[in-house]
Amino acid sequence: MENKKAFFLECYKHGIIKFGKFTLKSGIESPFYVDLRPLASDPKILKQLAHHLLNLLPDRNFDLICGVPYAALPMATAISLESQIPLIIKRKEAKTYGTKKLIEGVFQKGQSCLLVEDVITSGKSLLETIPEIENEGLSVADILIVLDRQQGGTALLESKGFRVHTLFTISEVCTILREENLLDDKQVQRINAFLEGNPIQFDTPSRLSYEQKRERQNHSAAKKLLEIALDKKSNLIASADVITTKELHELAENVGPHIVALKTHIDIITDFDYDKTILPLIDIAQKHNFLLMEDRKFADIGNTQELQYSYGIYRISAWADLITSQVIGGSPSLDFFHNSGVIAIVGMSSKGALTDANYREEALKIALSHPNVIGGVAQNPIPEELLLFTPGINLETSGDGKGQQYSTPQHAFKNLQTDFIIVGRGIYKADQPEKAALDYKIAGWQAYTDALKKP
Ligand code: 5BU
Repeated sequence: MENKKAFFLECYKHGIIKFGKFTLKSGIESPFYVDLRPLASDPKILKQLAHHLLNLLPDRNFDLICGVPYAALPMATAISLESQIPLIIKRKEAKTYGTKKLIEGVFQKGQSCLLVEDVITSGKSLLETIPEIENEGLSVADILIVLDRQQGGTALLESKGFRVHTLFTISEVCTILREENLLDDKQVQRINAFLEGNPIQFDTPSRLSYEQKRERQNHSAAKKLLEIALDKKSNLIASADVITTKELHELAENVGPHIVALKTHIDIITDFDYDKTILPLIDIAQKHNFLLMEDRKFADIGNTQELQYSYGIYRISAWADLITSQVIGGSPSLDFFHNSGVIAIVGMSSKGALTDANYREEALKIALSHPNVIGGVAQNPIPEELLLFTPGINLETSGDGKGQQYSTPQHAFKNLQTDFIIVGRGIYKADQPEKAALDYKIAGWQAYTDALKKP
């Protein structure tokens, strides 16, 4: 099974299954779409596929092999090469000239033919193809199928006496993709409803509320953050990009009542002293009930990150409830962040950031599977298991001339389904940071409640 699962995941990388809303040839709307043709363009995969399909057969006692055109043609060819069973080719339509032959290749009446099909749905097209082969005097008893969409096809063929050998079923595939966090529970439910013949709800569901997210989170830092959000009716994180201890404390005091967390870049504090900078900051955080988030963006091997997290003058592990980390060092590099909830950098807000779709996909795999990770920073929606933190929020401007790109709280909640907005200069550079924090808090909460109402 593990072998088969690994093989499926390799195939999946070729984009053979898409999830969403698709209208099938029959007019039916389906929550998934399968196209196995790309597999033929990867010789290694095609060879392995032939091997896996052949292994489904109890024996190889066939005189001929034939693929249903077109998708299964290269598959049948690969199986023929692997098994030495001679190939015949069935045309889609009979030639209108010359021999008018429907089957090409060398064969004799009375021979047995193994049929290969890529995807089986209702089984009707196979039931049309089989007589065309039988009309040439060949017998068909066994059919190899790569993927069964489980819409009655296999049962129909078996009821007619054919032996159907299937490599994957759509349910099996869903289980694999769910295990790998490549599908979420909602998508699996929708697919199951479709397979059971129930009407499917395609409407984009409204986002999860903070209450629902709090129930689903296991990490104490995530739970705490969501509790504060509900308590204060705020999803605002103020970024304290100031350079002295005094400014840091003043800002924390001023904006403290309105925020869920204060984000620091502790290494820009010029007069940093653990006792004078951090200890009072912890008191202010407790007084106003907000968390401390150190935006350290770790980006090293696990051992170095462990040292950077717990040692040196900043001793981040002693006070940061939340930390940000790149995931470029791979999953084990996050293992040592025991005292803080990790926010993985999945995508950055700056112009030209290298966090492209491929990077984000890989980063999300790590984020979803690592127990220390509670969420991510991204400029795109991310799976609802993770909390989304969105920097680059400003109500006044769209950029800072240094590569930063801004959007509004409404945009972040509506289009990205964010959970927390991060505001730096919009607050600490404002004439009245406290008032600015209140404005962003109100705008952020309004955007969240609006997003909840969205059908
Ligand atoms: P601003 O003044 O609101 O632009 O500050 C944004 C803060 O968020 C700043 O501390 C950045 O380091 C931080 N940030 C960001 O802007 N974009 C990102 O993608 C990440 C962090 Br990750």
